[in-house]
Amino acid sequence: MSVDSSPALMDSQQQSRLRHDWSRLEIKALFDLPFMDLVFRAQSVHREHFDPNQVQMSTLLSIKTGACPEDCKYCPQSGHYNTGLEKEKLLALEKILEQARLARTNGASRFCMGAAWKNPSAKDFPHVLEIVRQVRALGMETCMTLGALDQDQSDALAEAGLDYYNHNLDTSPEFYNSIITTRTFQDRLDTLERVRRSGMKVCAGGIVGMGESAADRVGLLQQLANMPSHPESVPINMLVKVKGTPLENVEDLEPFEFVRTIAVARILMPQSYVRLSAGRQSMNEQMQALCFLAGANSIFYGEKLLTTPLPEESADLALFAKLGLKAETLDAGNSKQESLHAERELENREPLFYSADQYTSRHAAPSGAVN
Ligand code: SAM
Ligand code: DTB
Ligand code: SF4
Repeated sequence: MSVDSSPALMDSQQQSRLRHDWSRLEIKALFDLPFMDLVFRAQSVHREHFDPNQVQMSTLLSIKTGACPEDCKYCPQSGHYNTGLEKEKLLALEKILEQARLARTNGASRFCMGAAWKNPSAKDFPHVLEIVRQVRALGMETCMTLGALDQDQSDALAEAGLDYYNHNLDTSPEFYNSIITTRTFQDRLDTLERVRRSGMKVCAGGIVGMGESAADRVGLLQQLANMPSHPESVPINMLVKVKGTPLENVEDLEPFEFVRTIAVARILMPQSYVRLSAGRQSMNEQMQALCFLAGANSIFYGEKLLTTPLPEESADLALFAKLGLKAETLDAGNSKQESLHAERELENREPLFYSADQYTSRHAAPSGAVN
């Protein structure tokens, strides 16, 4: 299986076409491209859809910390491991608003709130809805990650004005059970489907550097790219190794393999924001710049991710200045998203834009190939 290494060999319609039928062999062939060809191709795709000098900035806040009943081996907040983390109950509305205002002042366009829950309880849910309404009223985009949702909860969040729901697939279906035993990969897909049905934008990605194989990284990206609609936001997290978690001593992922993962995500999901997510604190400026070159165009910015530190804000601003990068404003981001939405609608209606036949014949996997 080979994949054209030159974007010049693809016409622009071919490059723009959104595909949902990627085979694992095709994705592996992208990963296996010479590094320069892969990054060049990813950057070319990126430039078709985005301003390469703009990066979307989100700020995260943990609104309920620790004592989570799930056993995710990477997570400092799981109640199954002793990481010395200070637990916190669901934060009061005013405290959350204070942090959201600060994030807005510092230039973040989206405020993301995370809770260490398996799923939100009926008792907490009205408070959660009120948080969404009030943060939204500050003029920021809102995102939440609260664990599994039933359809009513998902609909209520959408109704309250939640823009994005984050729910990561984390890794390949095959590796999933080695990392989490308290839920299934299918549970995650089910919640994502409910979120889509409610009309919210989807933020879904994964974590690399957990000791998974290269094939698992292919499998994760295949799952994301072959969803009926690509997630609007795709966070690629590098594992933050936290003492006390079962993955604290796992071997480091080779840094270029991380950049390749970003590049392949960009090529598979050309119109999605690909987020250089957790792990930036352990990356130098050059590594982060390579990730932007490979098509990452979103970061978490602020003091902390959920419980672990981010690079100093001043360091991020200094890097942006050195690279000539600008924080995307909400207006620019929204008009981009609206035009993408219109493009997607057109694509759905206009058969000329998509020919699965052409693709299956051109990139057909050999019989017996894993798909
Ligand atoms: N409990 C909810 C859930 O798991 O869906 C929401 C919060 S959870 C902390 C959000 C995401 O953070 C996880 O899906 C995982 O991808 C990411 N994450 C957690 N711990 C991490 C770590 N140590 N390194 C990198 N990413 C991590
Ligand atoms: C995502 O994909 N990564 C963020 C956010 N979505 C919720 C969380 C990263 C957490 C890293 C470990 C911590 O700070 O607790
Ligand atoms: Fe809980 Fe989410 Fe952490 Fe898993 S990742 S232990 S569900 S907070």
